[in-house]
Amino acid sequence: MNETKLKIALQKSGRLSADSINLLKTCGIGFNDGLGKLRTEAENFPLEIFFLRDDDIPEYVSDGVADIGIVGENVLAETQKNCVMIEKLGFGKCRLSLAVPKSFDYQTIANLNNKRIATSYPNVLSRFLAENNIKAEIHTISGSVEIAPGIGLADAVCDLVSSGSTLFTNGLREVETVLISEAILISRSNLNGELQTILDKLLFRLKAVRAARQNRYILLNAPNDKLQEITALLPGIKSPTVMPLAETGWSSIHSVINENDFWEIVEQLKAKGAEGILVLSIDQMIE
Ligand code: PRT
Ligand code: ZN
Repeated sequence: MNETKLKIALQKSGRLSADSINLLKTCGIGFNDGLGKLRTEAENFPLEIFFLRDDDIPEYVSDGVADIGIVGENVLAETQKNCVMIEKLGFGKCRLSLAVPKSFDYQTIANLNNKRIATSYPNVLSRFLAENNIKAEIHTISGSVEIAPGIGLADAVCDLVSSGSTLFTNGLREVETVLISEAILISRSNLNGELQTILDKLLFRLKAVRAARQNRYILLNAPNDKLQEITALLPGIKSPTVMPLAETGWSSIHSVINENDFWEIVEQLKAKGAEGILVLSIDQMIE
């Protein structure tokens, strides 16, 4: 009997590929992602993996060729396919922005009226311009959008930005954010019961991995007369674990802290007399 498998579409080669593959592997799903593979099956989870161009993923998912997929929010927004966003994945972060040459006297978005804007995102851009009552000419090009003003093809561009260095080296200035994006897990809307059960199992693991990435395990030694003050800084999952050290008057404290608060808390812990602070990354965290 054929086992039911959930079909997932990942980007074949590009900015989201390595992180997408790593995410599944950190979820304990083993598979061969050798070069040039178009399709593979997971060894220890009912999952079939397709490697595709990112732009095609929403269509494959909405058509039911794949059940779920990982793409940038920018791609889903542009292709306007009938897919559901299930989960933000925390990588592939970027923004779709409007940018103009440094010589462009840009004051407000109204300055884009009657201008030519080059982009690979005509649908997202035309919605944004309509919402802002701007009438501009959209020139759709598929790559190297940033060179369009320099060669006289456009007055402005609408392109993805992460560090901003591409815009900078092309003499462009970012003036409006059209869309904020990161990699997301998408699904078709009508998964049957069996596939939904597999997806729920995958989501359970994804959430454990995401929670773990946002937290650190911390161990430290504290003088007993400072225990109360130190444990107050460390909420932990329920509360911190406190164990006596072999040396009298000292305890070992174990806890979990959020990576955003990490440095600030470590400084406060040291100020309160904590010693031997160890910080470990967590693989999975199930609350
Ligand atoms: O071959 P395929 O069609 O699958 O890949 P692709 O070439 O269309 O996409 P790819 O691999 O470049 O990007 C995949 C996804 O990564 C995008 O859809 C975004 O969701 C996300 N992402 C995150 C980015 C960037 N950051 C990014 N910086 N995609 C593209 N860029 C480009 C941008 O277009 C510009 O040319 O990088 C340049 C700007 O980078 P900075 O750092 O100089 O600002
Ligand atoms: Zn693409």
